Amino acid sequence: MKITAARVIVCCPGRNFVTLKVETDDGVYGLGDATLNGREKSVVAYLEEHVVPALIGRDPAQIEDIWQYFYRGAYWRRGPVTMSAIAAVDTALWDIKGKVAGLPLYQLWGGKSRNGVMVYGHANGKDLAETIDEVARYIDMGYKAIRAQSGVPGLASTYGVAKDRLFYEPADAALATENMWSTAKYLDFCPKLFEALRARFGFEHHLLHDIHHRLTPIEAGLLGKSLEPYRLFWMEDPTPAENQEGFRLIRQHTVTPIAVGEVFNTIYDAQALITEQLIDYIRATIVHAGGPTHLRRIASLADLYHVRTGCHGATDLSPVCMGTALNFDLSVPNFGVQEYMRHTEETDAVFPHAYTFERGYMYPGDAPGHGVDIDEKLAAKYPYRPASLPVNRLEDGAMWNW
Ligand code: CS2
Ligand code: MG
Repeated sequence: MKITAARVIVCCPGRNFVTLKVETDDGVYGLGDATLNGREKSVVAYLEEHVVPALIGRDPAQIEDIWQYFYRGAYWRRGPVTMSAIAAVDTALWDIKGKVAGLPLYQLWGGKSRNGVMVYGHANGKDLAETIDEVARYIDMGYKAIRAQSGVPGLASTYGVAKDRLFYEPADAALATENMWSTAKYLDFCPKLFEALRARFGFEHHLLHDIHHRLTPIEAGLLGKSLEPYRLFWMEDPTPAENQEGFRLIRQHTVTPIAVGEVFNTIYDAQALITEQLIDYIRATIVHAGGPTHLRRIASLADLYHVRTGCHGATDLSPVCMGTALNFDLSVPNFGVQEYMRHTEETDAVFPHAYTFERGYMYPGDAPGHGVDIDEKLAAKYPYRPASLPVNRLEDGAMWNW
């Protein structure tokens, strides 16, 4: 079997997606997600200029060798653009292998380690009262795990507060919009939010919270400590993780579990965090961390150190990524939780998929491969629209982490 063609498909059914379609001489094809939110065209260029020409004529069964070829062979290793391009190839090749075998990917990866994949949804409100209502709505929909984000009193815009009730979509303008941040106002408000949520709903459901890299390590230690009575499932991205050592300081001060890694692209980004047990959940995912081949390696390392998986699953991760992630989640022994932000109806129509949601759990389905297809004719009706993620400033105007 040989790879005869590889095409990059860009579409915007509600938001931008980059999909790689790898075709073979016996008619089987595979799909991989290559979407890098706000930087989509960089990955398109990387794939078209440097990856696709080197793929043609190769045996698609040689997944590991092809992965090594594009990782080691690039000389310039790592980085989100390179690793998203490698991920797209890797995912498409696993999809082909699954289709050839007639098996869903989780079967190729050792079968089911569990019956279903617990997912968490996003309850976002502009203030405390609205966030409580949103959490109630997610409980009614059957979710067992819910991420709660709320507008902070005194701040005009806050991370995670949706304009739409269906999902939170931050990349909304061609040029980055500016948000404002105050650590003092946030630290004052956040424990009150979780106190109110536990008072209203008790402890039956898992509650999660995303700090989105906004605190210093010592501030994160303080927040984690003040949230301990409300027993969060995790606090996510408390501080930027370029400095992995910073997490030692957080760990000295709090037992609130920590999740990190949605922006990671290789095992090295998480090496110290995992081996020193500085985090509890690793959020690296299929599309940004080198595809299933590399993500499974990260999960194996994490398993040795009691770190569980919690794959990123925002709307910028396409259904192709979601289908692959669910196969990974079902099979990996140290699964923790999967993020699930529902896609628009337009997106679901462009990407017909086998996965389903039921009472807080998701199931990848039993279609061969990852179980997600693309309707190219429909995709062509939604051309690319430039959209950037916002930036953040402190109240005095200084740039901050978004
Ligand atoms: C987030 C995302 O889902 C999350 O936890 O941090 O909303 C993130 O901001 C976007 O996926 C960025 O592309
Ligand atoms: Mg996040």
